Amino acid sequence: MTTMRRDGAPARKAPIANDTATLERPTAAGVNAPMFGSDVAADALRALDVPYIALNPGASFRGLHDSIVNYLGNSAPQMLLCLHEETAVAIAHGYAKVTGKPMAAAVHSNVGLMHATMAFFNAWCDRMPVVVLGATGPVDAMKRRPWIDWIHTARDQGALVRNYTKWDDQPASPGAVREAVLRAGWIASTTPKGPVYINLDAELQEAKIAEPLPPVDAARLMPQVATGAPADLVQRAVELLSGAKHPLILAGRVSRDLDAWNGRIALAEALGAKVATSLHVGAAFPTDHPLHVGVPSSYHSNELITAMREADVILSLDWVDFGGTLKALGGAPSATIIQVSMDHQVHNGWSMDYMALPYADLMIAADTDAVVQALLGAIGPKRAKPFPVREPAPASQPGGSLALVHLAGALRKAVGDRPVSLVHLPISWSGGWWDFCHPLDYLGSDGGGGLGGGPGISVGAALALKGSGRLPIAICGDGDYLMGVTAVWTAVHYRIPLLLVIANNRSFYNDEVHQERVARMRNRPIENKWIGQRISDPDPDIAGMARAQGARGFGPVKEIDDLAKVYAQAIAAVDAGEVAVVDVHIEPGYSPGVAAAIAAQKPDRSG
Ligand SMILES: Cc1ncc(C[n+]2csc(CCOP(=O)(O)OP(=O)(O)O)c2C)c(N)n1
Ligand SMILES: [Mg+2]
Repeated sequence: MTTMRRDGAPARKAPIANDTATLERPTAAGVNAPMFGSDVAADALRALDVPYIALNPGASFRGLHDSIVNYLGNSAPQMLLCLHEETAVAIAHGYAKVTGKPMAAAVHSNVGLMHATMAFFNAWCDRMPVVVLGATGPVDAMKRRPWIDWIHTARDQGALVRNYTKWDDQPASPGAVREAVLRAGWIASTTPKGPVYINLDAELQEAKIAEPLPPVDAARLMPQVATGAPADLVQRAVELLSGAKHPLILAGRVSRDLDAWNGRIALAEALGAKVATSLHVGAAFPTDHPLHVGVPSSYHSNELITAMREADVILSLDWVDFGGTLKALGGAPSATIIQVSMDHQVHNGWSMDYMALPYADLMIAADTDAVVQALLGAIGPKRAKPFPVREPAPASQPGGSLALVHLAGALRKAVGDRPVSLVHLPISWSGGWWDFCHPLDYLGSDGGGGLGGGPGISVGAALALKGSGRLPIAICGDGDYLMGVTAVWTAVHYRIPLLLVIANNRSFYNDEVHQERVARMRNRPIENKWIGQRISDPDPDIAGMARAQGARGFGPVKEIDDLAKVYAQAIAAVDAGEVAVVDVHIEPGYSPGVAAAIAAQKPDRSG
């Protein structure tokens, strides 16, 4: 008989096997040489050095599935079973947010790919590398089984995702499969990074290969691409920045590398430059540094606008929506603009995620980390002037009923000084609640604003952080959690410790803000804003959904004073290798700052 714990989850009898690699070991199949087309694809995947392939199965890639299990021995890459294809790609996205490297995902022909599309889009907008393998029923109609192979064969499946992938292919021979997989890994990993898709013909996967392919040295087919800056442009930037009285750095898309992080600090200090960061992307500069402008935000804070007004030279390190940010000045910027970005290389005619066209007096089309290193090399790491120590912001814990600010404050207290990675944050988060002092302290948003990405991205990030000593914490809205909730099962199944805290306002509240705005503009009753938005009656059992998938479920917590105890239990569970979900009932309503920022976005489409 299984004993039950007080939180309702069955107690585990044995200690948790914490090593993902020991799970789902196949019986040795004794296959040592590639025999089928899909064995060639599997070999090429291994050459990419992707540790995992997240997937939901399908007959269209049963050949590849067999090759990974029985030819590769379900190792390098190891399969991670997901309950939805969107989760599979989101996990790969989250993994890349930590490592900067792709892992693989596999999705069934057309229908699986259709499920996965939003996660492709999130990874695309986030410029994160992901290698997705898909499949089609036999391209040769003579080889198709009746009915099922016909509905699961579509011409040009890549068209479903072509507008938000860097590249796609449908190779037609084993040699072309190998080349396509290597090219996919190479293109995905080359800055600007992004998702890629390869569609494998079922017939080609399952056909015997006539003879083994000649061996190749994969590294020679995936050369390093120089993304440094031309010396003359670096020199021009050095002159501009050294001559500036009020330089400002907008630190946007940068890597998670600690040396690069330290380089940005050294550069800012050498120049005496102020630095702004954004919640759209991972931590780029210590938010408690005296040179940091205000707090990181997804909107244009007053401090940022003031800093841009005062600046005489602005250095953008691939700042997301640089053009739109400059527009907040209300006219052409008076500062000289240096834009460091390679993003234009992936702009296309379908997705407007390239955003407003920014001013650029000096354009450096190079990798942001490399340019900072080059600038630092030329300027030297000396301090221009001493920096006063910034007083820590007082922990503001306003009274009233439990709100997001209390959820955040109590969590910050519960984790203390231990290293933590915030792997996901809800829309209404305020950057002043939690300082980021290491590149892995915060990993950025979902990229494409696709709701439901949060849980999967968080599981992928937690997978990459496993064994790092960092506590992965995801804070998700209830709407986001409910859309992507089955990612919890994959985390539990593969022993990926993660703390998920649900900011549960029982609503798609962001859109209540919008309905209120529309009602005000039209002079209609704002008290109707909740209709078609509230997730209540019944309240979904958030913790119960976690327990039903083998995770520890806590809550709903409804009192501020109960948070500390519940967090302590949940953190202890994660430390013991489990997945913990804490349901926190917060007041519907955004902090005045966030609500005002949403409402103040221009143009407001009122005319
Ligand atoms: C796939 C998708 N569907 C719908 C939306 C529109 N949308 C943006 S925010 C939001 C509400 C989010 O709800 P929740 O995660 O609970 O956060 P809250 O706004 O309540 O803080 C919705 C529906 C979206 N961005 N993505
Ligand atoms: Mg909500």
